[in-house]
Amino acid sequence: MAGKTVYFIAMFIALSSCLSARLAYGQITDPQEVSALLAVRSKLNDPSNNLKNWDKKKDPCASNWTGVICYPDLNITDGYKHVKELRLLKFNLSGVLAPELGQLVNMQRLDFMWNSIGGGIPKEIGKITALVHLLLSGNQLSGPLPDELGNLPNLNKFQLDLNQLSGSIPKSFAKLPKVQHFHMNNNSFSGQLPPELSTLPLLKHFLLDNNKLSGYLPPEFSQMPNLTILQLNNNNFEGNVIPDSYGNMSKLVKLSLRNCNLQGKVPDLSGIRSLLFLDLSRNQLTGNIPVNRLSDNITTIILSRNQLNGSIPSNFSGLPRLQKLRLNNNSLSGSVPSTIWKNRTLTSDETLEINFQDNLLSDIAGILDVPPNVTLKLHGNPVCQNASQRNISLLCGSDNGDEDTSTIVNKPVLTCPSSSCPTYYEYIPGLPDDKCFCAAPFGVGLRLRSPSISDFPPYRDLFDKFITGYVSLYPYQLYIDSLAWEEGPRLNMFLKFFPQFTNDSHTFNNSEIQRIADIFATFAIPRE
Ligand SMILES: *[C@@H]1O[C@H](CO)[C@@H](O)[C@H](O)[C@H]1NC(C)=O
Ligand SMILES: *[C@@H]1O[C@H](CO)[C@@H](O)[C@H](O)[C@H]1NC(C)=O
Ligand SMILES: *[C@@H]1O[C@H](CO)[C@@H](O)[C@H](O)[C@H]1NC(C)=O
Ligand SMILES: *[C@@H]1O[C@H](CO)[C@@H](O)[C@H](O)[C@H]1NC(C)=O
Ligand SMILES: *[C@@H]1O[C@H](CO)[C@@H](O)[C@H](O)[C@H]1NC(C)=O
Ligand SMILES: *[C@@H]1O[C@H](CO)[C@@H](O)[C@H](O)[C@H]1NC(C)=O
Ligand SMILES: *[C@@H]1O[C@H](CO)[C@@H](O)[C@H](O)[C@H]1NC(C)=O
Ligand SMILES: *[C@@H]1O[C@H](CO)[C@@H](O)[C@H](O)[C@H]1NC(C)=O
Ligand SMILES: *[C@@H]1O[C@H](CO)[C@@H](O)[C@H](O)[C@H]1NC(C)=O
Ligand SMILES: *[C@@H]1O[C@H](CO)[C@@H](O)[C@H](O)[C@H]1NC(C)=O
Ligand SMILES: *[C@@H]1O[C@H](CO)[C@@H](O)[C@H](O)[C@H]1NC(C)=O
Ligand SMILES: CC(=O)N[C@H]1CO[C@H](CO)[C@@H](O)[C@@H]1O
Repeated sequence: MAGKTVYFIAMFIALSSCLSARLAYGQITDPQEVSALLAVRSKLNDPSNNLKNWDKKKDPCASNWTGVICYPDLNITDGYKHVKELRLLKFNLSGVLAPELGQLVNMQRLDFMWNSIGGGIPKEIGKITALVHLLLSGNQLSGPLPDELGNLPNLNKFQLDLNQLSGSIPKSFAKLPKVQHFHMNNNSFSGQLPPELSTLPLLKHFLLDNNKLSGYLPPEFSQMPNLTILQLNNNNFEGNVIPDSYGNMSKLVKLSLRNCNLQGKVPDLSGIRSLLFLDLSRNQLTGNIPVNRLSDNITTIILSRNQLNGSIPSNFSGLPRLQKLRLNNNSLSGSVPSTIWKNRTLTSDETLEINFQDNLLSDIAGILDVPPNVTLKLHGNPVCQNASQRNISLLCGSDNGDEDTSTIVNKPVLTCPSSSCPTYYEYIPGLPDDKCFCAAPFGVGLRLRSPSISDFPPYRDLFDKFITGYVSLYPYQLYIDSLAWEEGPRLNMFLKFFPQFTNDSHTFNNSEIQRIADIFATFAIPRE
C-alpha cells in the first residue's frame, strides 16, 4: 500500500516536472498576454474553426496561432515576446469582445472586421496605448462608445462603421492626437457632434453618414487643418445651416451632406481649390447658387431636391473634369447655359451627366447640339413646352429621375482565346495583344468608402499606376476584375494581381503573396 503511494507520487512528480520543463522551454509569450488571448478566445464562437490552433498547450508566439502576430524579437526589458497585432478579419466569428483585450498593451493593430461579433466595445481597449489601428467595421456591435477610447495617444485609424453602435460621440475623442481616419458611418449614433473635435490636428476622413445625429454642424470644424473628407449624409440636423466657414476648409476633397434636413443658403465653396465632390442634395436649401467658380478639378456637383432659385451660374461651364451636374427638383429659372457641355471636351472614355429636371427653366442659350456622351435631362421645365426649340423633345422625356442604383462598370475587352488555361490559371490581361500567357492570379477585394469621382473609366489608368506603384508591381500585373458602384456612393472592386511575366514562372511565390496581402491588410495604401 505504502509502496503504491510512493509510486504514484513519484510518477506525479516525474510527470509534472517534465511538463513544467516543457512549458518553461516553449514559453516565450508574456504570460499575461497568453491568458488574455485565452480569455478573448473563450468569448468567441468560431463555427468555421479558424482558431483551431489556438491551443492552450502551445505558446501563441512560438507556435504561430492564427491571426496572432507577435513582435519578432524577445523584448529586452522583460525577456518575453509580445503580441503586435490581432488580425481576425472575415473569420465568421461571433460572440463578444472580452475586456481582457485591454491587457494586450503592446498591440498596435486590432482587426476584427467583417465578422458577426455582438455586444459592446469594452472600455478596457482604452488601455492599449500602443494601438494604431482599431478596426471593428462590419460586425453587430451595439451600445455606446466608451469615453476611455479617447485615451489612445497613437490611434490613427478608428473604424467602427457598419455596426449598431448608439449614443453620442464622446467629447473625449478630441484627445486623440494622431487620429486621421474616423469611419463611423452606418451606426445609430445620435446627439450633437462635439465642436471639440475641431481640435484634432491630423484628422483627414470624417465619415459619420447614415446615423441619427442631430443638433447643428459645428462651424469650428473648418479649423481642422488636414480634413479632406466630410461625409455626414443621412442624419437630421434639424433645420440648421451649413456654416459659411466650411468654405474655408482648404484641403477638403469631398463634402457630402445629402439628406441632412439642412436649411439656409449654399455657402460659397469656391475657395476650396482641392474640392472634387460636392453633394448637398435632399435638404431645404434656399436662395441662389453661389456664382463663383468651383475648383478646376471638380467631378461631381449635386444640389438636387432643394428649394434653390435664381439662374444656373455660368461658372458651371468650362470645368474640365466635370462628370455629373445635378440641379434637378429646385426652382431654378432663366435659361440653360449650353456652354456647360459645349465647353467641356470629352475624351473617348469620359461621360457627362447633366440633370436639370423639374425646375422653372424657360429656354436654352445657344444652339442645342448635345454630343453623344453627354446626357442632358430637362423634363419638367417650361422650356419643354417651347416648340420653336429644335429637337427639344429628345431631352424632355420623363425618366428614372436621379436615383443611383448599383452599376457594374464594363471591363475592357480581352483578346486571348477564352478558357484555354488550366484551372486557377488565366491569361494575364495586361500583356500586349500578341502575348497570351497563363498565370495564377492573386485576388484582393477593395472597398472605397468615399470615392471622390462619379465615373471610373477616365481614372482607370491613374488608379492602375497608383495601386501597382504602391505594391511595387508593373501596371500589367494588375487587373480590375470587377468594379461596382454601391449606395453611398461607394466603390467595390475585386483586383487580380498576376505574377511577373517570365517564360518560366506562372505563379507568385509564397513570400510575394504574403507581401501583397500584408500591404492590403495593413492599409499601407493611402486612399485619397
Ligand atoms: C459561418 O457560421 C455560420 C454559423 O454561425 C455557418 O452557418 C456558416 O456556414 C459559416 N460561414 C462560413 C463561410 O464558414
Ligand atoms: C504560420 O502559420 C501560417 C498558416 O497557419 C503559415 O502560412 C505560416 O507560414 C506560419 N508562419 C511561421 C513563421 O511558421
Ligand atoms: C517591452 O517590455 C516593457 C516592459 O514590459 C514594455 O514597457 C515595452 O512596451 C515592451 N516593448 C515591446 C515592443 O513590446
Ligand atoms: C448604410 O446605410 C444606408 C442607409 O440606411 C443604406 O442604404 C446602405 O446600404 C448602408 N450601407 C451598407 C454598406 O450597408
Ligand atoms: C475664413 O478664414 C479667414 C482666415 O483664416 C477668416 O478671416 C474668415 O473669417 C474665415 N471665414 C469664415 C466664414 O469663417
Ligand atoms: C488638378 O489635378 C491635376 C492633375 O491631377 C493636379 O496636378 C492639380 O494640382 C489639381 N489642381 C488642384 C487645384 O488641386
Ligand atoms: C466666376 O467666378 C469667378 C471667380 O470665382 C468670379 O470672379 C466671376 O465673377 C464669376 N463669373 C460670373 C459670371 O459670375
Ligand atoms: C429666391 O427665394 C428667396 C427666399 O428663399 C426669395 O427671397 C427671393 O426673392 C427668391 N429669388 C428669386 C429670384 O426668385
Ligand atoms: C467657352 O469657350 C469659349 C471658347 O473656347 C470661351 O470664349 C468662353 O469664354 C467659354 N465660356 C465659358 C462660360 O467658360
Ligand atoms: C421632383 O419634382 C417633380 C415636379 O415638381 C415632382 O413631381 C417630383 O415628385 C419631385 N421629385 C422628388 C423626389 O421630390
Ligand atoms: C462615348 O463613350 C463610349 C464609351 O462609353 C466610347 O466608346 C465612345 O468613343 C465615346 N464617344 C465619343 C464621341 O466620345
Ligand atoms: C498628416 C498631415 O497631413 N499633416 C499635415 C496637417 O496639416 C499641417 C498644417 O497644414 C501640416 O503641416 C501637416 O503636414
